[in-house]
Formats: sequence, C-alpha cells, structure tokens
Amino acid sequence: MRLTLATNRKLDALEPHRVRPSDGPMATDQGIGITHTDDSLKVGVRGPSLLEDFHLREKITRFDHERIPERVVHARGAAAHGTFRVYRPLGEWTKAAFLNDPERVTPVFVRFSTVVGSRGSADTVRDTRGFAVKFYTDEGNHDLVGNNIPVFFIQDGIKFPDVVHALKPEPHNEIPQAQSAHDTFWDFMSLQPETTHHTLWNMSDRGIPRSYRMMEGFGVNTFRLVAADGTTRLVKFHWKPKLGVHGLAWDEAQEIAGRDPDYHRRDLWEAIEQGAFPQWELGLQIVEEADVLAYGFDLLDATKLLPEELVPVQRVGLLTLDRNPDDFFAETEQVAFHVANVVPGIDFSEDPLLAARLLSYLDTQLTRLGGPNFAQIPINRPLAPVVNHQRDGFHQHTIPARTANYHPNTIGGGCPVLTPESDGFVHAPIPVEGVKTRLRSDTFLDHFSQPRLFFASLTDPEKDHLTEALRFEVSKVARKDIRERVVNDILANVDPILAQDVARAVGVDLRERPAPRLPGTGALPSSPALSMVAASAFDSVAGRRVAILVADGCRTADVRTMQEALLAAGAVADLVAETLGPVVGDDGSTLLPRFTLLTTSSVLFDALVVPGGEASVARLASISVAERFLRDAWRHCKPMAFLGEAASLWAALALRQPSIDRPGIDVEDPQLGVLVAERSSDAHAATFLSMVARHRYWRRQAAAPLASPPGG
Ligand code: HDD
Repeated sequence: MRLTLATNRKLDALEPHRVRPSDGPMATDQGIGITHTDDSLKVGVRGPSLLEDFHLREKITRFDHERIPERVVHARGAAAHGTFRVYRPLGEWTKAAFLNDPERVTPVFVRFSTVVGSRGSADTVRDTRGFAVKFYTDEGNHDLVGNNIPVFFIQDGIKFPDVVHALKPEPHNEIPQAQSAHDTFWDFMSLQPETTHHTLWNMSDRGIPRSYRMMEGFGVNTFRLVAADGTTRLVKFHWKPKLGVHGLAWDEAQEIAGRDPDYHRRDLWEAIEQGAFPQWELGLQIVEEADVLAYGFDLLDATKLLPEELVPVQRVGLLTLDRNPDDFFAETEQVAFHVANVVPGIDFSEDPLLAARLLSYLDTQLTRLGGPNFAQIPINRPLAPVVNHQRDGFHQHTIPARTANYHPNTIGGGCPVLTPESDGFVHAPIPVEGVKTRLRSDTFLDHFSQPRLFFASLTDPEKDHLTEALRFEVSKVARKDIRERVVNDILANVDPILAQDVARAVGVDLRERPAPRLPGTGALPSSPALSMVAASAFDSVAGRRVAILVADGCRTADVRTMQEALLAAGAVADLVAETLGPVVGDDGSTLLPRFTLLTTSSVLFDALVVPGGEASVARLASISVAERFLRDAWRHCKPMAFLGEAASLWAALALRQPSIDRPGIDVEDPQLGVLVAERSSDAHAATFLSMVARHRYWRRQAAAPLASPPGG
C-alpha cells in the first residue's frame, strides 16, 4: 500500500536533516564542545600559532572548501518549497498516481533561474528563465525541468555545447556577463536559423519578466502520457501563473540590475514570507500519437510550439509555493533536477533534444555535486523508499544492511524483489524503425514560419519592444558581417519591417529579396495566446508593489485610503520618504516610511501614489531624487496617482511631455494610466487599483519616447 502524503509538515522529509542553533552548544564536526572560537591557540598572546589547534584547522579547512562548481548553465537561481494537487483524476490519459487523486498533496521544490549568467549575476538580465519542478511523489521523484519560453534554440542536443558557448561570455576575456548582446552569440545564431524562434522570444518582454511569480512555464519538449491500459498520447506541459504574465521595461530592467541585482530572488522570498503564496496551474496539451505531424510542423522539434488555438491547454492542477528554503546552499544549490526522473504514466518522446538532456542532467551532477551519491542529499531524496544494489562511491550516506548485493540472489532471500509491473516503471513499447543516419528530418527544416507567427501575434507595443531589443543587441555586435547576416539571413525571413528597422539601427543595408511567405503553423495568421498583453486578464493587483511618496504634512487620509485599498487587494504599499524618521501627516498622526528616496528607486515599484498636502508636495517638489522618481515612473509606463496638491507635480511633469494635454483635476486617463484627483475616495482607490492591475501603460512610450532627455 502506498502512502498518501499529508498536507501538514509531519512528513516533511527534510526535518530529520535540519540542524538548529538550539540543538545544543557549539561543537566541532567530531562533536567536541567548542569553548573558544575567536582566537587561535598561540604561544604567548602575540604568537606564533600552534598546529595542534584542531578547531582552527577544521574551521579554516571547511571554509576553504565551501564552494562547489556552479551549474554550467542556469547557475543563478532561487527556489521554494510547495505543494501540487490535481483537480480531477486524469486516468483517461495517465496512470501517474499524483495526477489521479485530487486528495493527494504532493510536496514540490521549484527552482527558477537565468540561463547564461554566473551565480552572482543580476536577476533582471535579458535571458530565458528556468522553471524546474521536482515532485516528491509516492511513486518516486518526477522532475519537470522547463523554461519560461516554450521553444528551444536548437533541435538536436548535440548542438547544446555550441549554443551555450556562443551565449556565455567570450572565451578570451570572459566579457560580457549574463547577456547575449555580443559577437559570439549573434555569429552563431546568424549561421543557425533554427535559433530564430527562441531568440525572438528572448528579445520579447518574456526575456525580462517582472517576477518569477508572473511567468509562464513550459516543459518545452514533447513528452508522452501513458494510461493504465497502455494507451499513449503526446503531451506538452504548461504552467499558467495565477498572477498573469508581466514583463519589465528594458531600461528599467537594466537599472534594477544595478540597484537590486537580487530583485527576482527577493520578490519571491518576500512574497512567500508575507503569505502571498505564488500559484500556477498545470496545463496539458494532449495530442494523439497519429497527429504528431498534423499541425504543420513536427511535434518532436523543440524549436516549435503548439498554438493553444489549435490544441487548447487543459488546466488540470494547482502548484502553490508556500515555504522558503532554510538554507540556500543545502537546498537551492544542491538540488539536482533531471529530465529523466519520470514516474510510471509519463514517458519520453523521440525528440532528439530531449535524448541529449536524458544524459546531461545526471552526468553534470557527478562533477557539480562531487560523485554519484547526490540523490542522497536531503533535498534530492525521494519520499518513496530507495532499495537497490547500487553501492559505494564518494559520500555514501546509507548503510545497506544486507549480505547479498547482486540480483538474483538466494543468500539475501532474493531481496530486494522486483517491483511488480503494475507499480513500477515500464517503458512504453513505442515501435521504432529506421537506418542509422545523422541526417535531419525534412519535417524539421522550416525555421521561419513559427518566428513569423510569434511576431505577428504580438500587440504593437510588444512588437516595438522586441524591435528595440534587437536594435540594442545587434548594435553591440562589433563585426559588421555578423550584423549583416542577422538582418539579411535571419530577420528578413521573419518580417521585412522588423528587418528594415534593425538594419537602419545597426548600420547595414537590407538586401532586396522576395517577400517572405505568410505565417505557416496550421495556417494560423496569429496566436493571441502568445502575446503577454493579449493573453493577460489584468484583473488583479496581487503581488504588485506600490510606492507612496510622503513628506511632513502629507494628507494622512489619502495615504490611508490608498494603502488600505492596495493591501486589501493583495498588493504591497510602501511609504517612501526623505529619511527613515517618522513623517507627520496633516492630522498630526505619525507615518513610518519603509524606504528612503536614496535607498530605493521607482524601478523597484510597479506604481506610484503621491498624496495631497501642501507642505509635503512642496518638499517633494524641491528634492531632485523625488523628481527622478516621478520621471522614471512615467518613462517606465507605471500607473501614477496624484492627489490634491500633488496635481501640481503631475502638471510640472506633464508640461515636459509635449504631446499630452495639461490635465485638470479628476483626470483618469485610460490610455496613459494617470489618475489626478482632488482627494482620495474609495471610488478613486478602485480606479487606481484597476490601473495597477493593468500593469504598464505601454502606449505612453509612443506619447513620450523613453529617449526624451529629462526636461526636454
Ligand atoms: Fe537544461 C540545467 C531547462 C536543454 C543540459 N536546464 C537546466 C535547468 C533548467 C533547464 C530549468 C536548471 C535546473 C536547476 O534549477 O537546477 N534545458 C532546459 C530546457 C531545455 C534544456 C527547458 C530545452 C528543452 N539542457 C538542455 C540540453 C542540455 C541541457 C539540450 C544538454 C544536452 N541543463 C543541462 C545541464 C544542466 C541544465 C548541463 C546544468 C545544471 C544541471 O543541468 O543540473 O545538465
């Protein structure tokens, strides 16, 4: 009988491994009590030190060996514990136990990451994000090792070292850190057209997510589901975030990288500490085996996505992250994901990218975690029992108590016996045939239909952002021949206007060429589900962070009305002032700021409120960092509310945006995301909340391009 995990933490598998300061006084690794740790043992107070000081030796030796190799990709990341629960039994598709019992709560550990940068790189760089989920199921660990982008750079895993080498800092000088904006990446991609689709996604706002909590996740590779009767179907895995899918502005992302390199890590940590548990729904796109080629491309090709308009994503379960790790290294750094960790009911497809992954994830841990016993590290241990004849190796933690370490045996009573087929893993008997070849399938050769579909599916502001990103990245390529290839061999095949825009920015000529074919996949002209803007409901402010700028004399009622409304809706509303000292409101009450104008910045918030109050507004108007705060919030298209006397700040700002009429009082501009009101009221708060839910008012970029110089 298999165990159904309880929702409470009694069965928290990590508990036996936790060491708390309260577990006893300080002791060495050998358990000898430590009575002094601040001075080494010396002859006389001025030394020399003595080699017999075993505590000194142990302490320094352990310190010397604290670092382990960082992950060769996805080195920078953050993780959290949580649970997964399926909505209904999925027995018609899969026999996986954790997908069949809505009462069953499966513990999970989820690690988000960037791909290219080193462990200490900034969170908000333009890059793909990893989204790796370890399900500790009753039938063993199941890992879904995905990304926030549904396609991959390459079709065959044998090219992985090439694309990663090209992306990583250049080999001679290890520059630049954590970015694709350099010659080697664009050299490689311009010669390898299959990279076009993933590259366009990276250049879109998906490459600069607002938060790990606001990203979609994708299994990318096609997998198989196996039902109890043996029927198999192809499947694409999705994660749909409850908070919607939101991005940053590129200028903002770059500034955050300096002001708070831990922006995403901090955001995840704080949300969980505050009880705002991030959630995603697991989505499945199920395809009959016979339809592997039915949608105008090959489902085994990981550079292609399956548009939701052709095969809807069925939402089947809920992932909730509700607990931060106790220790970054022991959990987040040592967790080892592996695409090959699958439970009965889930199997692999013949995708050649997936095949290489099946080798790589196990192999890489041998170096990174120092030997073959990494599955015994607490965070990697399955909850299901582990019994086999594997033995020895570095860091063996279990003590196998048995006389026979081979199968079959009589000496050990034949134990362990094999798991019956009804409970264990049986590879789906998929028929395969063919001759050995390195040729690539004809069904993999169309590299541009889906990039066209992706670009065509974006809203105008999203297209503008993608174009800007390409202009930025390709402008950083020093070699002109590479820039020419990017424009003429790649972008011209996607969209002629895009190619023209980039060509102009990077100083190359666009060659005359026949008009590209129309978008291809399943003859779809566009797929709205691919657009972050078109696909988002924008119906919640949960998880957003709003700054309320205050100084002495600010109208307390405005602060309270807005703060209470935002907090009640699940947002964070922080007071920002000149100093951390108490601010006295117009009614004499005391307000405590959380940040100062010097220690924080508009880029670290999603929206801004300036309450009324003559003295407060006059003070803010005289501080240059406050003005910068306002200007940045405007430039980065964030919702802004100006109450009472604060209207004058908006007017001063608006005067510098020539295309916008000077506002009167009680202006609520649905295009621009600015609320100007005489005083706060519940109705105004509700209006502002709906603006915050909208996230960013990208149209402002057309009204006042980001390039406008301050005061220009
Ligand atoms: Fe990979 C890590 C996702 C292709 C080889 N990969 C890694 C992580 C994620 C992905 C999220 C970080 C896991 C963690 O948080 O520890 N990788 C993907 C996706 C891919 C993909 C979605 C395309 C469908 N990867 C891919 C290929 C190979 C690798 C084709 C090699 C042939 N990936 C690795 C690796 C890493 C890794 C070298 C580095 C650290 C690790 O595995 O544990 O084995």
